[in-house]
Amino acid sequence: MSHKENIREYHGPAAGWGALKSVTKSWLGSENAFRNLRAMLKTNQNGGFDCPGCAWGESPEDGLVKFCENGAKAVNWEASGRLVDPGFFAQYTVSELRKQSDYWLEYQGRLSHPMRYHAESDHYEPISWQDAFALIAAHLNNLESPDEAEFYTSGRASNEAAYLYQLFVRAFGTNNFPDCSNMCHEASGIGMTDTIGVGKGTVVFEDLELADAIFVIGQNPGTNHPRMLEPLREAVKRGAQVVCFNPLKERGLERFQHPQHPFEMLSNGSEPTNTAYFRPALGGDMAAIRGMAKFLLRWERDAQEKGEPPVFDHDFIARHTTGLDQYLAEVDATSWDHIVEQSGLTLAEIEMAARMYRRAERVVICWAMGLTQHRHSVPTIQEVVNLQLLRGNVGKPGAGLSPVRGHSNVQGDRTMGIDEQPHDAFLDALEDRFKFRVPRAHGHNAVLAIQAMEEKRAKVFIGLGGNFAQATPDTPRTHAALQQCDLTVQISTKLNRGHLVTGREALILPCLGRTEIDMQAEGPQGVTVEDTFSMVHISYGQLKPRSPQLRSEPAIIAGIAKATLGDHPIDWDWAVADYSRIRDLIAETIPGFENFNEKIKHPGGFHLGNTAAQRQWHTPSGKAQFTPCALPQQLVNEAVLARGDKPDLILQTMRSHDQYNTTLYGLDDRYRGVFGMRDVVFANEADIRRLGFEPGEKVDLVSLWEDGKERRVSGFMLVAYDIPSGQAAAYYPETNPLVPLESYGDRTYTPTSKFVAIRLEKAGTDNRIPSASL
Ligand SMILES: Nc1nc2c(c(=O)[nH]1)N[C@H]1C(S)=C(S)[C@@H](COP(=O)(O)OP(=O)(O)OC[C@H]3O[C@@H](n4cnc5c(=O)[nH]c(N)nc54)[C@H](O)[C@@H]3O)O[C@H]1N2
Ligand SMILES: Nc1nc2c(c(=O)[nH]1)N[C@H]1C(S)=C(S)[C@@H](COP(=O)(O)OP(=O)(O)OC[C@H]3O[C@@H](n4cnc5c(=O)[nH]c(N)nc54)[C@H](O)[C@@H]3O)O[C@H]1N2
Ligand SMILES: [Mo]
Repeated sequence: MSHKENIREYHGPAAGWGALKSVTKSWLGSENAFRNLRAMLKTNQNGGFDCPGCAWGESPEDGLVKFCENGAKAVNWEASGRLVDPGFFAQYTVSELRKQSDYWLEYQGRLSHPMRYHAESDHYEPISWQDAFALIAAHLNNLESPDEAEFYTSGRASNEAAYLYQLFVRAFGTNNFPDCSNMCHEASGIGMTDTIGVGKGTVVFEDLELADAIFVIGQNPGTNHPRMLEPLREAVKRGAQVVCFNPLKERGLERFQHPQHPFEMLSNGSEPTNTAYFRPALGGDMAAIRGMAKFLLRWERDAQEKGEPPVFDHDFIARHTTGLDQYLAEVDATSWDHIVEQSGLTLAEIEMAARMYRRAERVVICWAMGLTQHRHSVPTIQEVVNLQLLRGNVGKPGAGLSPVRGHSNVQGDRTMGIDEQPHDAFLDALEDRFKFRVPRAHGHNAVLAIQAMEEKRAKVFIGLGGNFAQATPDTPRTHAALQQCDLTVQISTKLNRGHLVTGREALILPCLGRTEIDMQAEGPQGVTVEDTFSMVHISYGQLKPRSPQLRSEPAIIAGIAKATLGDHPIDWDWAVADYSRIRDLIAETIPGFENFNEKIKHPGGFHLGNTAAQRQWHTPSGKAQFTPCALPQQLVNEAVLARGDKPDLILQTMRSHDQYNTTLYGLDDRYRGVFGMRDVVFANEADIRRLGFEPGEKVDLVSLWEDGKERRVSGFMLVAYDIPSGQAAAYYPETNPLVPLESYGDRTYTPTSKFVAIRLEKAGTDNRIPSASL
C-alpha cells in the first residue's frame, strides 16, 4: 500500500453523533442492522442495557438517550451474527489461527461453545460445561498453594460477577487479582487515596455544568469518551474555559482551541492569547503543573505584599489541609529551568495556563492514560491534587478531580473487591458474613502475575474477560509466561490471541455479553455497573443470546466455584438463580450498598457518595494532604543513559479511533488521517529527516531498556505528523512488544505505555502479522 492511499488529512467534524456516517456504514454492512438499532436505542436508558463501551456517565436528569459512534461499534461488535463454533475450530489448528491478525480473530464472531484445547491434535474441541468446571477444579485443587493461580479481571465484568469472583477466589485462598486497572488508572487510585482519602473521582456530571474551567489532561475524549464532548461543548458555550494538555492536536479537542471568550489579561501582550491547547513533552505534565503552582505562589506573595485579595483559598487550606509549607518549600526549590526543560512548554505557556486556572473560581481537572502510564504517575497526580487544593477546588460544586475511567465497569470491579491489596475492613466484613478465613497477604497485580508465571510460581491462569496476552507489555515474554502454565482459562465473548497462547491445557468458556438477555432459574436478570462518577445503575440485556450454550459470567463463576469448593462459603446455585441475592450479599459487606436492591429501582441509579467531595478526609491526618514531591531528575531510564544510549524518540502507545483496547473494529483512525492500516508511527517531519528517513518509509522500532535486551517491531510506516519534536506515537497493542515488563510506574506497576525510549532502524525482514490482514 502506498503512503498516499493510507495517509490523508481529515477535514470533517469530530463528535458523538456528528460522526454518524461511519456508524451507519458499519451497521448497515452488518447482518443485524435492524436488530442492533433497536437494541441500541435502549442503551443507558432505564430498562435498557448499559453501554459496554466506556465508563462515561450521564446527567441523571437527562431523559434523552445518549449514545455515540464508538458505543455503537461496541454494541454492534458484541451482537455480531457470525459464530466461532466447533465447526470453526475443527477447520483450523491453533497454530494456523495464531498466524492470523488480531483483527481477523475477533472478526470471526462470537464464541458459541465451551472448548478444550488438545495438544496432540492442536485443535480446540467441544467440552461440556460440567467437564470444563471439573477440569478447572482438578487443576486448582492440585496446586501446592492457592497462590499458584492467577485470577485476571477485565473491566467489563458486572458488579455481581466481580463480587462472586472475588468471593470464590478468596474462599479458594488467594488475593492474586491482576486486573486491567493495573494497566490503567492505578496511579489515580493511589495518588488520590494518599492525599484526599478516596481513590475515585470527586466529581459528578453536574459539576461539569457548573465549572468555570475544565482542564482535560492526557485524554482523547473524541475517540475514547465521545459523550464527554457534549458537556465540554456546553461549557465553552456558556463561557467556561476548556484547557487541554496533550502533545497531539486531537481532533475532538481542537474545537476548544479558540475560546469564545478570550482572556483580556492573559499575557503582557507579547504572547498570543487565544490558545488553550498546550502540548507538553511526554511525561512533562508534572513539571507543567508544578510551574502553574509556582506562578500561583508568586502571585500570592505579590498580592500579600500589595494587600490585594489572596490567590490561595486560605480558609480552605487552614480548615481542610495539611502540609502546605513543605509543599511550597518544594515548589520554591524547583527551578524554572527544570520546569521548562521537562514540561516541554515555554514559560509563557505555563504562565498562560496558570492565569486561566487562577481566573476560574471552580475548576474540574479530568485526566486519563496520558497521566497514568508513566513512571512518575503517582507524583504527577499528586501534583494535580496539590494544585487543586491551593485554590480549594476539591469538594465544592463545579470543582474537583476527575480521573476518567476506561472500561464500563472497571471502577465497580474495584469497589467489589477485585483488588490484590484489599483493605482490612473489607476482608473483615467478608469473614464476618461468610465465616471463613480470608487470605490477608497481598496478591499479584498484572506485572507480578507475569513474573510468577514466567518463574513457574504460578501454574493456572483464569481470565474473566479481557485479552491479557495482548493488553500486557513485553509480548513475547508474556506469551512465553502464559505458555508455561498447566492450565489457561479464558471466559470471553470473542476470539482473541489470548485463546491461542495456551498453557499445557486450555479452555475457552463463552459468556453472554451485556446486550443479551440473561435468563436464570428465577427469571431474566439485570446486572449493575458503576460509572466514572460513582453512579451505580442496573442494566438489562435485550438481545437473544447468540448461542444457547452461552452462560452468564456469574453462572460460570458459580460453576467453577461449586466444582472447586462445593457449597463453601455459600450455595452458589442459589446465588445465581436470582442476582438480587448477590446484591444482598454486596449490601451486607460493602459500605454504600445498603438497600442495594431498593436503590437501583431509582431511575438513573444512585450515587455511591464520595467522602472527599463532602470535604471529609479519610487520610491518616484527617485532612487533605499536600504532597511535596521532587520532579524526576530526568525521565529516560538511568541505566540506558549511563550506557550512553540516546533514544531517537520517545514513543507513546495509544488507541486509534477504530479500536476498543485490543479489539480492532476497523483499520482507520480518521481523525488522525490514517486509513486502512495500523502499522504506522507518527513523528515530526523534521525528526524523520534528521534521523535520515523519509515520510512514508518503513522502519523498525527498537526500544532501549536497562537490561539491554532487544525489543523490536518491524515494518512500521513513518507518518509525518504535527507532533512535538522528539516524540513519536503508535498504536497499541501492536507496540506492546516494545514495552519492557520491568518498566512500570513507581508504586503502581502500571507499564509505562506512554513513555518508551526508542531508536529507529531501517526496516528489517518483516515477520509480523500485519494487522490489516483479514
Ligand atoms: N472507543 C474506545 N473507547 C475507549 C477505549 C478504546 O480503546 N476505544 N478504551 C477505554 C479504556 S480501557 C481507557 S483506559 C480509556 C483511555 O482513554 P485515553 O486515555 O484517552 O486513551 P489513549 O488512546 O491511551 O490516549 C491517551 C491520550 O493522552 C495523550 N498523551 C499521551 N501521553 C501524554 C503525556 O505524557 N501527557 C499528556 N498531557 N498527554 C499525553 C495522547 O496524545 C492521547 O490523546 O478509554 C476507554 N474508552
Ligand atoms: N501499550 C499499551 N498497552 C495497554 C494500554 C495502552 O494504552 N498502551 N492500555 C491499557 C489499558 S488502559 C487497559 S484497560 C488494558 C485493557 O486490557 P483488557 O481489558 O484485558 O483488554 P480488552 O481488549 O478490553 O479485552 C477484549 C476482550 O474482552 C472480551 N470481552 C468483551 N466483552 C466481554 C464481556 O462482556 N465479558 C467477557 N467475559 N469478555 C468480554 C473479548 O473476548 C475481547 O476479545 O490494556 C492496557 N494495555
Ligand atoms: Mo483502561
